[in-house]
Amino acid sequence: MSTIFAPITGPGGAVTVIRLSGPATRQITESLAGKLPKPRHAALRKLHHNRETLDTALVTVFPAPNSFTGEDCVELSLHGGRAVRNAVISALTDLGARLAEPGEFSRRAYLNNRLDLLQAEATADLIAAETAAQRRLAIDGANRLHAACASWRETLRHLIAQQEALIDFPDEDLPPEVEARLAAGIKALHAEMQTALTAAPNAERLRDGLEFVILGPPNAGKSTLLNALAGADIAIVSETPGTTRDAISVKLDLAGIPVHLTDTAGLRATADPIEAEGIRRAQARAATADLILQIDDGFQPATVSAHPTIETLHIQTKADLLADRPANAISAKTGAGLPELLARLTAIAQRLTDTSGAAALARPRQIACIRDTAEALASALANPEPELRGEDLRGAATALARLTGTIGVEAILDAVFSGFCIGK
Ligand SMILES: Nc1nc2c(ncn2[C@@H]2O[C@H](COP(=O)(O)OP(=O)(O)OP(=O)(O)O)[C@@H](O)[C@H]2O)c(=O)[nH]1
Ligand SMILES: [Mg+2]
Repeated sequence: MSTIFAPITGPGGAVTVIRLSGPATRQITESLAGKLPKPRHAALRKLHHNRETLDTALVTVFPAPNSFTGEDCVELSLHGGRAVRNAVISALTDLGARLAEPGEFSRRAYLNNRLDLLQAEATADLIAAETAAQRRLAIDGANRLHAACASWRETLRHLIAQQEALIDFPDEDLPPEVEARLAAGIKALHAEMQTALTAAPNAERLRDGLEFVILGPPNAGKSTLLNALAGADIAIVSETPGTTRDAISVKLDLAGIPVHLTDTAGLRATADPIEAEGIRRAQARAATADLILQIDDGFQPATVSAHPTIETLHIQTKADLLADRPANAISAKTGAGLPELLARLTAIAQRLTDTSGAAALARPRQIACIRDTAEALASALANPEPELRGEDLRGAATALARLTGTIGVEAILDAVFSGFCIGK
C-alpha cells in the first residue's frame, strides 16, 4: 500500500494543510520534522529537507486505526502560499509518497470500514453544498437514509429467517400465521421503499439544483426579468427583437434552494440561421426544465408551449404599459409584482424539492439500488413457492447491501470515489 498525500485546503489561504496517509507516514514525517509530537496533539516543528528549511509547521499525528482513513495519518499545517506548498510537495515525493487521486483518502477510509458508501457520498455532497437546503440534505437527509437503510436491512434479515424456517420445516405444523406474517412483512418493506423512491426525484433536484427556463416571444422582457430576479445586469436588454441568442444562466438561491434560471432567445419564425440556432437551444433547455416561465407582454400573440408535460408558470410582463394591470402581471420598470413572483417561484421550488422527512435518495446509484431491492421484494410477493421466494429475498438483501457498499463492487467504487475532490 503506497503512502499518499494531498493539500486538503484550497489555494489562496493563510494556511495550507497537507494530509499524509499510509504505512510510511511516520517515517516520512520524522525525516521532515524530526521527533513526532504526541498523537492528536499539534506541535510546532521546523520542516527540513536536503539541509534546507522549508517552513515552520504545525504537525499533528493520527495513528492507525483512529484516523480519517484508518491508516497512520499526519496533517501538516503550513504557511499558505505556492512556494511553501510546492517545496513540501516535492520533498514528500522525494521521500517516497505520491499525490493522492481524487477521493483516494475516502476510498481508503471505506476499505478500512471507517465509513460506508452512503457516508462517503454524504461527505462529498456536504463539501459541494452551496445552499442551506443542500447542506441540510447532505447532513439530515443522509442521516435519515442511513437509519432507514439499517432498519431495512434488519427487517430483511428477519424476513429471510422466517422464510428459511418455512423451507426447513415444511412438514411440521407451523401455524398458518407464519406464512401470512411473512407476506405482510414483505409487503410493508416494499411499501417503505416505494415511499423513498417517490421522494427521490425531489431529493435529486435539491442535490443538483432546479432548472427554471424563461421562454416567450422576442422583446417580451425575458432578459429584463432575468436581470431583475438575479439583481444584476447579466443579459443584454434592448428594444430590438431577437437580442438574446445564447441561453444565459444565473444561479439563484430561493430560500436555500439552488435554482439555475435560464434566459433564452425569443421564439419566432426566422430566416437568420444564428437566431434559429438560439431558438433551437431555447426549446432544448425548456424540454428538460423543472419549470417554464412562459412570458407574455400583452402586445403580441402569446406563444403556445411546445412542452405540455412540463410545469409552466404564465407571467405577464410590462404591466406599467397596460391600461388595466392584470393580476399577477409584473413590471421590471416599476418593480410591481416582482416580490409576489419571487414568492411564487420560491413556493414552487420548495414543492419540487420537498422530501418531507423521507429517506433522501439523492443519487442515481442509490435510486438504482433501492429500485432493484423493491423489485426483488415484489417478485418475492408474487412467488408463493418457498425456495423461489427465499431466492428473491436473498436477491433483495444483496441489492440493499450495495447501497452501503457492504458488498463492494470495484466498478461501483470507481464511480463513487472519482466524483470526489483531491484531498478527500
Ligand atoms: N415599460 C417596460 N418596458 C420593459 C419591461 N420589461 C422589458 N421592457 C423593455 O422591453 C424591451 C425588450 O426587453 P428584453 O428584456 O430585451 O426582451 P427579451 O424578451 O429578452 O427580448 P429578446 O432577447 O429579443 O427575445 C426593452 O426595451 C426593455 O427595456 C417592463 O416591465 N416595462
Ligand atoms: Mg433577451
